[in-house]
Amino acid sequence: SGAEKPHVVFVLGGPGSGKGTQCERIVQEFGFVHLSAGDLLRAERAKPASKNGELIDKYIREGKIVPVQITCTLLAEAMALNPTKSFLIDGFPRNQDNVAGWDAVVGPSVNLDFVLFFDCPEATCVQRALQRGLTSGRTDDNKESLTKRFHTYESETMPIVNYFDRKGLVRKIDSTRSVDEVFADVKKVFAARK
Ligand code: UP5
Ligand code: MG
Repeated sequence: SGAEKPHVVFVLGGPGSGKGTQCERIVQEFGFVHLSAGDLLRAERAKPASKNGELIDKYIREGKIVPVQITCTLLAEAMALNPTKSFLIDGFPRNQDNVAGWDAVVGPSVNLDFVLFFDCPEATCVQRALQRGLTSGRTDDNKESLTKRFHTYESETMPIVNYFDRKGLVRKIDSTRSVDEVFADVKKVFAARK
């Protein structure tokens, strides 16, 4: 029955808006399983036998959105490995192709609770990601990739945020403040869940 379906929260926001950081805090406090689509893609890229490794590498450097079949398969596999009933899906769905692929394959078998949206302007996002780039080793934490990532976010992901907002599903949080201040608002959203 519907009550037994796994619960899902999508976590969206610009590159460097703090999705991963806040998800870690949510896991500690509320016991979700955190699945970062970007982390899953980077792990897939790192596998020597991965047939999609080169494609993923190219898309990530260019700040482009990987075809949904690849991302959705990785998410579904990760979900199947976890007996939990609650998942934070971080950084997905990012465009119309992602929404359509998810709706066709996974959507009907889960309950989408809401979409947590971290609102953060480009300057703050880029500054944070560049700072992280000093030590992250991520191939896309450089100025050129970040400009492309933010552009993709504005042109392809914001329309998806607006689509969910029209359905009343978006919980918007100002993520320009400190990690603790942002998390205080995040906690209110999770506490208000039914
Ligand atoms: N930081 C965090 N919060 C802070 C705060 N409140 N104050 C000050 N500093 C703060 O944070 C970024 C940095 O800022 C960290 O150093 C942190 O300490 C600091 P983080 O929590 O990592 O932000 P996050 O939003 O997770 O940033 P991330 O860079 O991971 O976001 P992206 O959305 O760009 O990256 P993602 O890994 O999701 O995707 C990367 C690429 O993969 C995409 O560009 C795309 O090419 C591909 N992709 C797909 O194709 N499809 C997908 O479905 C997903 C990804
Ligand atoms: Mg992240």
